Amino acid sequence: MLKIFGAVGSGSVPIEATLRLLRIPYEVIEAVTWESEEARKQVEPVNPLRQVPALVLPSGEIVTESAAILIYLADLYPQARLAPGLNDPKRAQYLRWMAYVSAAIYAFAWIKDDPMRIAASKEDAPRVIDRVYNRIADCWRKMDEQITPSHYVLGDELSVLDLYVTVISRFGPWRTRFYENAPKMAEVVRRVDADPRLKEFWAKRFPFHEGWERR
Ligand SMILES: N[C@@H](CCC(=O)N[C@@H](CS)C(=O)NCC(=O)O)C(=O)O
Repeated sequence: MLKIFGAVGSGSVPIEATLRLLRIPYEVIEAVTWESEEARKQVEPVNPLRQVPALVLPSGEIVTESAAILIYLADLYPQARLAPGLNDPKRAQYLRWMAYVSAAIYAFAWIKDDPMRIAASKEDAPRVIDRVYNRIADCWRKMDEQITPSHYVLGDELSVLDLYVTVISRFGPWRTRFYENAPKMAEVVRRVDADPRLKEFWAKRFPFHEGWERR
């Protein structure tokens, strides 16, 4: 069985959602890495960067990096049509935006999870977070300006890119700001939030508590 090191409300959630849609059984090893040294130590043997998500294949091979895991799973089960195939004209833009969400946006989690990793002092930390949030909001805006979504980011079929954008846009600077900066993708993520196939899954793995969009 596949094992995934992950946590509620983390970057493992789009991967878990993908596995749900693929109906592939998996086990989650819960590790809230941004909250405790113990959790980071638990993840270290599978990911020396001490971050979730990390996927352990039945062979024991380890795959880290959320975008790589999503691309890998979608390619492994092409019949599920969760990504444009190798010869699909949408393939290049799909890969481009998968890498963009990972590198330009999600990578900032390392700073957000502990601003003291780069802040000059405790007093400096809120300023660091502010600037990171501004940069993330700007990256979402620039992505939104360059795409022409239909029901989903790449067209009429849901892809792992939609699951990725939906979950990463729930992180700081939170959804309200995302909706303002990325009005086209706002419609897409609301559609994915409301996907009936994922209703119970979201409630368990990324609950929509009161005021979650503004947190
Ligand atoms: N580039 C990584 C980023 C993973 C990441 O930032 N994970 C966060 C949780 S959402 C984490 O484990 N943070 C703990 C830490 O960095 O100490 C990926 O795409 O998988």
